[in-house]
Amino acid sequence: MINVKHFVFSDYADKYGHLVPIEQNKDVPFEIKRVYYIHNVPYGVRRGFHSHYNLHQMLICVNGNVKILTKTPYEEEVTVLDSPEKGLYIGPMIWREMYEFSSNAVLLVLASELYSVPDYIRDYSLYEGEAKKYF
Ligand code: T46
Repeated sequence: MINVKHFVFSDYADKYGHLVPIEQNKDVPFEIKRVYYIHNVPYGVRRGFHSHYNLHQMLICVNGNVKILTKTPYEEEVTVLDSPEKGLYIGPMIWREMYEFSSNAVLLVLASELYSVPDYIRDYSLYEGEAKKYF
């Protein structure tokens, strides 16, 4: 869907284990200014419920699995992140919700900007209006 893209990273595996390298502007389509990770999410919790005006992010479930709903006023899809090789790129003006975290899930996020509260749209009806102008 628009502003959402699925990535598969190179996984270098040998008898010593696996290594997945990620470089800005090469493996992800932006410069990485911030990294955070979500873990130990209690059973049944759903997070997110917002969009961003300008942020570009890459979501990678480096352990366990999680579902990600991405949505605009016109389309939506659900992505299962269940491998450290899989990345979900989410660009500007996409509503997202993360749910069904496995108990061991660690969701790593690479972000194009520093944390900015004004960049969030947390009210869905405000989001719908802004997204209809944007798309
Ligand atoms: C997103 C999804 C995938 C900070 O202080 N700095 C940060 O960089 C971030 C991301 C969060 N926080 C604080 C703000 C809140 O007090 O951490 C707390 C939890 O944040 P939030 O409720 O926004 O978490 P999620 O899981 O709903 O959303 C997060 C990101 O905020 C968001 O950008 O796209 O993960």
